[in-house]
Amino acid sequence: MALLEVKVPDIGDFKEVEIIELLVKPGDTVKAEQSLITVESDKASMEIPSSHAGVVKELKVKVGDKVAEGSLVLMIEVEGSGLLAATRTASEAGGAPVDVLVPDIGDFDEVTVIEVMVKVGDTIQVEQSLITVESDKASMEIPSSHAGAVIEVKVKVGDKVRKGSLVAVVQASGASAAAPAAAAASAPGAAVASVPAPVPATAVAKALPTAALPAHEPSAPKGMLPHASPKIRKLARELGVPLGELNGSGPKARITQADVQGFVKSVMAGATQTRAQAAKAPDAAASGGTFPGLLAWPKVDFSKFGPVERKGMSRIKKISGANLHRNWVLIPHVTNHDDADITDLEAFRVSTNKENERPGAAGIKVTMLAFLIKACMAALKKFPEFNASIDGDQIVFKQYFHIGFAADTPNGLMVPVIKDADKKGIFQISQEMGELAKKARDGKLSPAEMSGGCFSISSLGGIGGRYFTPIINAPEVAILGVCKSSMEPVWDANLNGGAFQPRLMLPLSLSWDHRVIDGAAAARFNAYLGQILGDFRHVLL
Ligand code: CAO
Repeated sequence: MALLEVKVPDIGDFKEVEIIELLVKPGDTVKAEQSLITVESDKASMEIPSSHAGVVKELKVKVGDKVAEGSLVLMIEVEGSGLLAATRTASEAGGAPVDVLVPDIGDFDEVTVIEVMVKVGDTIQVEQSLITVESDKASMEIPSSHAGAVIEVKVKVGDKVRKGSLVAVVQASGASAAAPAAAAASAPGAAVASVPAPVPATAVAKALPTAALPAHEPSAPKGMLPHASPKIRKLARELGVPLGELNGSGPKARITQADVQGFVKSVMAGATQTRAQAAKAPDAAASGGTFPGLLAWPKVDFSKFGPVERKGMSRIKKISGANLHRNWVLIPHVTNHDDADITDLEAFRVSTNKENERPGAAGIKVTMLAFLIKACMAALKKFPEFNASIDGDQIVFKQYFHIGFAADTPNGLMVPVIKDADKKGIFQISQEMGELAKKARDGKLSPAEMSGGCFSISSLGGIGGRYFTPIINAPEVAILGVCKSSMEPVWDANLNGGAFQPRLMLPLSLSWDHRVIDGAAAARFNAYLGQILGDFRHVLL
């Protein structure tokens, strides 16, 4: 056992580079060639690998530190290991068009092309990686020695190449005259290979500058890097993508640019959650959630402005809040507002209830909501796209009619469901609604009594208001909001000379999912609903 120092090796023309990532911590067991830190200059990022296998005893650097050749990185306890020796050269072909060749890649006779990163027509910069090659010990990227347009790509995935193999032909751009000098000035950008060598008394890690990286197994164990090039890791860092959570689609499960982009798209679309997001999920639900690119929720010390009291959110509020938030964000909502003339219907409801109060009658109170459920039923039958759900790229049209209704409870919003409302009469619906609403208020609703809904109604009619924009209850595609009816003067052109008539008008607000329903259908749905509520005989037509 020996305690050795691992120092920053010769890193080419870079005097000082900044540490942007620590890849190991004290206690980690590292292999020879395993990357220890990532450093970045204004030109390139590179990884400093360990020259020894052993156990990290002490880290001597932190993120943000500036290091140069000879800076102490960490102390490692070794039993026996190898020292890395690195060589580098740059391809400096000149003229236009120019051949870009595989440069000296150290002791590797032949390496396999595992990725071709450019295609004919691409405009490339000096040092831009053209291909990735892999030996049994390391993978490395071969950068271009010239800026310009790619005229020909001379290799494909699976080809074997060696020093001097033709990679591509580049039509050098105006800047190409300076290319050889630029390439030479940034020699670390050229291909580099590393080989094990005997261990000296003091360990000095040799950098694999810019493009080269130690080989990593696809299923990188904890503490080791995922199988991806420095370029991809830099991209991932910039985008905040946790590479360890990606499955590489490249050769040997190597993570490609497309994998990183696909992951970002998937997270943005809500189809994938990072582990960090998943860990934060309960907080996000309680705080109104966070969105990439949006400002964080304001943190305010309210007590600075006056006395406050804090109460935990009820379980129902947390659950319904998270659902409402998802639905509001993911469903493209549109809300149509309309009015229905319920003068005659309300008169019928009141007289029915009076009859029902008589001795010997069933005593069931008929509610306006029960009529609304029945009217919606008829509209759902006429407009099946409102009785549907999205499932992937299919629309599921339901042939059953279960209607949910929002119930206000002391613990928060709940949505019990009246099953098979099309097979039930107004009395039965009124009675079931009363029972379910009581259960909801008493916190006794079973999950089965809240599931299977096709369409929901949210009635604020007993409370007040004119119109509102109800949030669709996913995976349903529409919801009807109802507010308080009021007596209004309605112009009646059929009267002698026309006149205003006092009519009881019910405000309706229909929110619908624009992915499934369009505006014309929504307007027709509301108009039909208005017709039925105006005269229930329309249901029979
Ligand atoms: N216009 C005018 N008056 C109305 C009305 C309307 N649209 N709807 C109901 N009313 C009247 C009723 O006739 C009743 O009056 P009477 O006692 O004189 O008969 C009174 O308002 C109370 O009705 P209610 O609200 O108790 O009963 P309901 O059947 O209309 O509704 C229920 C039941 C469970 C839906 C309701 O209690 C409830 O919880 N509503 C809130 C729903 C909600 O929170 N929605 C918002 C969701 S988004 O946050």
